[in-house]
Amino acid sequence: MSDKKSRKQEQLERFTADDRDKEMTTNHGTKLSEDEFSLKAGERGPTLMEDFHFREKITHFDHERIPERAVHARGYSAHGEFELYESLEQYTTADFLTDTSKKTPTFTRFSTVAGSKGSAELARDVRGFATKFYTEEGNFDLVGNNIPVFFIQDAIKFPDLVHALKPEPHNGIPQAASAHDTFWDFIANNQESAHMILWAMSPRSIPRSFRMMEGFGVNTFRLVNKEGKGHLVKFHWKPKLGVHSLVWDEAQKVNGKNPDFHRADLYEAIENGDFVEFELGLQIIDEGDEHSFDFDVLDPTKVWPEEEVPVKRVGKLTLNRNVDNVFAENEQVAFHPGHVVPGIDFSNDPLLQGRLFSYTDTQLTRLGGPNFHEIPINRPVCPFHNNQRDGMHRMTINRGQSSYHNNSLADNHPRTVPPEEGGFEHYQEKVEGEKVRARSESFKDHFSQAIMFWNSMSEHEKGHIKDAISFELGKCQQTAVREQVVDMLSNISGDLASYVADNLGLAAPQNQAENITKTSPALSMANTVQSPETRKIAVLLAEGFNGEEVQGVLDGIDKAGADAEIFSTKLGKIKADNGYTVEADHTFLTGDSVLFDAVYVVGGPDLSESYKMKAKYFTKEAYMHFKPVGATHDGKDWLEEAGMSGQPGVITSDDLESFGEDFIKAVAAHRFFDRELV
Ligand code: HDE
Repeated sequence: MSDKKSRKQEQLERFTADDRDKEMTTNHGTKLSEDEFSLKAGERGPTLMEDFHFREKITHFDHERIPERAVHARGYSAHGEFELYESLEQYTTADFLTDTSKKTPTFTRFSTVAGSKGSAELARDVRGFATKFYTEEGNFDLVGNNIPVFFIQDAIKFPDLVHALKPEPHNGIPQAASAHDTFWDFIANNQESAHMILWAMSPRSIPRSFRMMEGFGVNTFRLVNKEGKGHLVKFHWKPKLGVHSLVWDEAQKVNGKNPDFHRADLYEAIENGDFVEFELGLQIIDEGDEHSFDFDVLDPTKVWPEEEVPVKRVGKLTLNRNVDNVFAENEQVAFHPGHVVPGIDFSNDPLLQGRLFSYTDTQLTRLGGPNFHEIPINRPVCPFHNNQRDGMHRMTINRGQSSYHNNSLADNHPRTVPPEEGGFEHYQEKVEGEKVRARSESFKDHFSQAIMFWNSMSEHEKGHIKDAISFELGKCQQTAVREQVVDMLSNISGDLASYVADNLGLAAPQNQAENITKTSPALSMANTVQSPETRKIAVLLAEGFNGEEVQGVLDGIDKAGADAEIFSTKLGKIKADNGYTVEADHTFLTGDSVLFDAVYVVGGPDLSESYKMKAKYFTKEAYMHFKPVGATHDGKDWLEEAGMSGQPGVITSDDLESFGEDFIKAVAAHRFFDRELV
């Protein structure tokens, strides 16, 4: 059996394993002899009230849905494990960050922010990247995003931001998209969003895959060591496969062709044994250096440039197991930045401080009460005891008479634990001040880092941002909103503001951006890892194709760790000129160019004109999305005719060996943005 087939068979057995040999009963254990017909007074008569089976089944069904998350409703998850490279005891007492012999189980949920639970996955949006570490000292949740800064500085503005971002209340339009008036009106009138909006309009907000994006804790946390000394820290995730994105035209089409594109990608990679790896990185600042930067280290609209504060890679997360049940795990998982373990503490970052309230609070509505920590996916792996009791959905049957502290009846148990024995002790930071509702002076510079980000972008990224903003504002109805945004952009870059203004038919803006030349090369995706691993290559061929050559190229693709999927005139076995046979995975009905990373065009004798037209369209679309295109035989002629030959990333060598190598190199490079669009 082929690898693919045996995996499918194995999946099928796994999926049905739980129900095998089981008898059907009611929820109360009464065996059922029949499950298709309700109990009626006569075959054509009314259903009877006494039908307890019908009532139970329908009642349960009527209550199957829970409220979706207020934000990050659309998400997908996987289990994994975290391994530490070297002890960080110099900085923290957390056991999963000091004991290199431990493998800490994890659960990671990726998400979009704005769309509802059923929305398409390639919306232009920030992605959530939340990981629960089930450590032996309790759960630590790193609840981050794929963008390292945020729109606002103070949590009290979060409801305003989200109201502006969500579909407009009077008509519920648009779904899962920021291209509308209220969102951009918010941006223009809350200029602390300047830095974040550039990230959000960059290619980062349409990732190629959850497996190919960075993750950031965003907020500043604190690590605390044995001596009680604190260091400020920012958390990062660095993907093994590098940071890669789609282009906008492609993303919009993917949403139609496969609205589950990202979840399917993650699920299939794990099923195929291509486990997903991210390195955990830390940026650490000595508290003595807290004030030595040209930004406030507590301001969540600022990055700590990696060139100034290097990212230390301290361990590896491997996602290696798919969820068994999407509701039980992906829907019911409850993350919270306040789930910390001894050795990890908070900073006074005002966004973080507000988040510490919100995440437990929201679960009360979403998961129906205060006992959501007892749901299997949320339970710590270490024992947990306290005097909290009862409430909706309580599962634990607590024994004993006392449920209060202090007590003498249970000899004062459960007892509190001194810090020396692992009890959590809050970091003893000295704080004093007037009670004020105010923004710190040090939080008032909204543009320096936006300019640094802009300066650090490659030409392609700059072009992407310009077009993204032009698209989004083009969808806004109010000229005043467009004008205000253009005005705001002119504080970042005259070039950016004029380009957008011109596209929108507005007058060029008057403001002059500050002359800041600082760059941070780490911010650009152009400097990322390139790898052909798990890339999906569409191979277009038909009966009678050149067997020797295709076999050679397919072997090369396989060796490089990429994945070829065959398109042909029909599904099933397709024979080459030398008897070699491949199994077609798709026709042009079931697959589409936008769902692939690259195309290898082979063709075959006796193809109909209509098939050739479709193959050329498929290839041209890949070309227009800057994807690698390889061709031999008929394919070469098709590329020639369409004017694609000779362009960067278009590989048409006659020498089989060099063709294979060059094509794989092109696949690793992902996209060729310096290509002429013909
Ligand atoms: Fe969240 N956020 N958030 N957020 N957030 C939620 O909690 C909130 C913020 C993030 O896959 C909610 O369980 C406030 C920043 C992720 O289940 C809610 C503020 C970052 C997820 C909430 C922020 C995040 C959430 C909704 C402003 C990146 C999904 C459902 C201070 C560091 C987790 C829920 C998952 C979810 C509140 C801002 C990341 C309402 C008040 C900044 C990845 O509690």
